[in-house]
Amino acid sequence: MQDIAELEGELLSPVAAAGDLEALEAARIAALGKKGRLTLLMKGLGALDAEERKNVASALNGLKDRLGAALLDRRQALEAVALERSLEAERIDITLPARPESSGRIHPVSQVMDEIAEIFGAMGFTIAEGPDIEDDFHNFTALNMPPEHPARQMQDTFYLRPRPDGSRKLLRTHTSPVQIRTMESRPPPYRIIAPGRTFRVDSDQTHTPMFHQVEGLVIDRGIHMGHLKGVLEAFARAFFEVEAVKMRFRPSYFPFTEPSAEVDIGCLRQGGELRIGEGQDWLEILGCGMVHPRVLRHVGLDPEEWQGFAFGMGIDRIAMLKYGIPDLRDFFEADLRWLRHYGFAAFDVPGLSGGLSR
Ligand code: 2NL
Repeated sequence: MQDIAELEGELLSPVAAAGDLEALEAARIAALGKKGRLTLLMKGLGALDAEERKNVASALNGLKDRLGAALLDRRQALEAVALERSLEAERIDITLPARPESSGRIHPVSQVMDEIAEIFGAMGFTIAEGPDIEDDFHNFTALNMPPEHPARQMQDTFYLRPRPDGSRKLLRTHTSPVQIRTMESRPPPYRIIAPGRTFRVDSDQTHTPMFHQVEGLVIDRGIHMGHLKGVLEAFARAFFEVEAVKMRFRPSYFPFTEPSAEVDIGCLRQGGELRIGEGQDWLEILGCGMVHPRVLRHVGLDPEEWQGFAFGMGIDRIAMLKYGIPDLRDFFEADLRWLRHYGFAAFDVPGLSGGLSR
């Protein structure tokens, strides 16, 4: 009978040396498999006499226990290594697009457009879009500006080359045609905003030939100026982030609304600073009015049944106001130093909880 201590060394050393789970299994089978050395020794116990059988059996059982413990230990160690390896190999760096060194910025116009969408979205408005290149009907005629109407000269228009039939396409001078197209495409009620690029032949300190506008339109039964005031007040409060915003509606004229008004908000200018919402000065922020009955008829709506209000404002201008940007022309220079200074981080997504700009 072989010395137990010697046998233990021979059985345990391949366990300790096993570099993977296969080698460990081979070591287990060599000792404890059907024809394993320990198994055979235990099978041979019956041939011994009673006294010797007791001693050898107890020694073999002790060895079997230690071997089992060593196998389990080694198995756990090898499994931990295998798991570590597969985690390392299958790793996905989900933080990749968010590298801290990323230097792209959101343009103030995009930021303000997102803010406006957020505010009106919360009031149940959806966003409508349409083409930059328009025809005369959608940009002018449908808006109560027939060919001989003097208001057409109020806006200098970029025209495309005339077509064989003499008609000319144009670059939209406002986003109103988007609302006209929406009303043509589906039945009322409507609650939409139309943000986008607009174009006029105009270029000086405060005007660029391309600029951004957002218009809003609400059409339903029984809509009146109280609704208009309520919506615009809620907008000004949320946008300028002041609880009680001072506001005034001045009578005005637009061909597409009747009555029409321009809206000012109170402000305070002191020491080069501009405080919005309070004070003795006024800042014009938008134009608005009740949709003209002729506009409704142009899109096939009966003004006796459907009424509504509309408004329009310059996005570039209110972005300058809100974020203290002095010169409009810098908006479209694509100057990276300007964008780094006035731009917004990609994660400054406007949300209404806790104030737009937090
Ligand atoms: C301004 C004033 C305004 C509208 C735009 C509109 C659109 C339709 C019907 C009636 Cl489809 N009105 N839009 C109404 C009043 C004012 O814009 O100062 N914009 C920068």
